[in-house]
Amino acid sequence: MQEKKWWHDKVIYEIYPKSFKDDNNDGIGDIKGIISKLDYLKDLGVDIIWITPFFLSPMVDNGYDVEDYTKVNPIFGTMDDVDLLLDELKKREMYLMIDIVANHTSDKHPWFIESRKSKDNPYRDFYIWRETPPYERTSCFGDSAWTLDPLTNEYYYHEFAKEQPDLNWENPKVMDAFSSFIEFWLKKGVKGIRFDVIHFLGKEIDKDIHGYGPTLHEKVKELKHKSFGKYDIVTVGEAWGELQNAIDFSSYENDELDMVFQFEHTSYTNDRNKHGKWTPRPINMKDIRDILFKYQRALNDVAWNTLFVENHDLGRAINRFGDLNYYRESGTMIPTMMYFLKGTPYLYQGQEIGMINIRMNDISEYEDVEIHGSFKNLVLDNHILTRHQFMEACYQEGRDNNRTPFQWANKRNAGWNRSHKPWLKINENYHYINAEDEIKDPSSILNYYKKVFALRKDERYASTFVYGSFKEAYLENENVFSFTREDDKNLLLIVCNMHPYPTDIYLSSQGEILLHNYEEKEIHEGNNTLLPYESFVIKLR
Ligand code: TEU
Ligand code: CA
Repeated sequence: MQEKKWWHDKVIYEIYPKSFKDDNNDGIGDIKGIISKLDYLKDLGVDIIWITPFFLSPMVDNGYDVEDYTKVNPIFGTMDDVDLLLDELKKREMYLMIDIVANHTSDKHPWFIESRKSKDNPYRDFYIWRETPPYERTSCFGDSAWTLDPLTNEYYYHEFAKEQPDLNWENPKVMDAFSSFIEFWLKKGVKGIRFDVIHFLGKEIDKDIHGYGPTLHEKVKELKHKSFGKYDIVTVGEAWGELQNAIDFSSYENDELDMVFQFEHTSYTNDRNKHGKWTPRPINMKDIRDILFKYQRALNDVAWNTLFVENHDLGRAINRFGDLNYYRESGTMIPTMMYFLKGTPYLYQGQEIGMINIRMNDISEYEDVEIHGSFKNLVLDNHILTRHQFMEACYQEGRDNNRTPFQWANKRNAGWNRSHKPWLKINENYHYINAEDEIKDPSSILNYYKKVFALRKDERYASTFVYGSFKEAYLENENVFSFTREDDKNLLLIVCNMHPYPTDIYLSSQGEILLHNYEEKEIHEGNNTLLPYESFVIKLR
């Protein structure tokens, strides 16, 4: 059984700083822009903000290529801005979670600049160098994972872009350096850490082992012991893998991380494709139900779950799990389905106002290093996909879908800045999908999200939603996503029609409606025909 933690009842909101709000009108989002929107976030029901890396970086991968882990990237602002952000968060009883990228650095990091100078350089074995590649491997971003460096005529390894050389976690100096980076930020009052691709720390290159190598968990335990384990903070690891991996990382018994992001429900069809997400296939909502219920059952009193449908690497949830023909209905079904399950709700910027994927006209309109690398590999170099096929995959799965500037208002540049051309195209639908208009519209997706988090925190039901037991309901009806949450105070039933067509469910008792995305429609004891994406929460006891 888990001991109670301060963050168990908190809602976490992910911010991609480059896209959130451009305060100084230079076309790039910034920390002052985040500070200007803290009241908006507090009003939404957000407790912790996770900001993706804002450290010094050449921005090849928008901050996931770190040049200095203890310096703030001047394009986002200054350390004074971060200190002000921490103060402003504290005033609102909100907290900051940072994003630690431990698998690799930027090729502009001083360590790599030293490492590549000579084979006997003291920093040489901070990275992974070989005379010749032991095998061929394509990086996550489409080029070879081995790049020849002319200075010493050896190859270095990189899981991602060639500008992101992988660190050698067999070298104890790397562990010590990251322990000090982490303490630097925790001493400033940071209360959470998201660990980027934490599963890659166990790689054993010469055995062609990349994620989940035999030394992974001892390394994570050591890093915890040497740094974040000394602080009462919340930790979450990005860990692409299976259910058992989630348990290995976040079980109360193993005591490594508090929780992990698994991507089975967002990416299961891609994992079965030869070219991953670049040959996307439609998902089946019954599969999604089975996957999410599998994690609920398996982690129930073993480990703490994450509840998310979007992040800065995925496409928008309404495009993936909903239906643009039932935009509001499916846009309100999604948070009802996700955020009353057991675990910590994670919300990605723009999800709460129903932002959706952007259809670019040409590959040149995309910015993402993963899109351009994969386009070069699959279209230009190897003619595996046509340009049209690739553009369609980008519309469905491209990371830039979730990186277009946040749509604040039906104003110039969507109210994101005053006038400067944004670094990435704004979705033209900001005229009718924007925070300002939705705040004023009682039936908006934004106001529905506020109700979801307000209900989850309502003192009459909070203990049930946070700690209550989970149990599937109406499993025989493959069109509904339904479950109960129960403790000695309440028996709460959540029902979602996952489809755009009606389906029937039988309610054995009347119950009290706590939330309903078709407010005018009656729900009663006996048979109920659910309308497209109709979703509700009902108190049965
Ligand atoms: O993502 C790791 C990762 O595997 C995803 O980028 C995945 O390759 C794909 O994009 C999912 O659709 C993390 C960060 O979240 C990502 O933004 C970084 O680009 C990457 O690591 C390298 O740091
Ligand atoms: Ca700016």
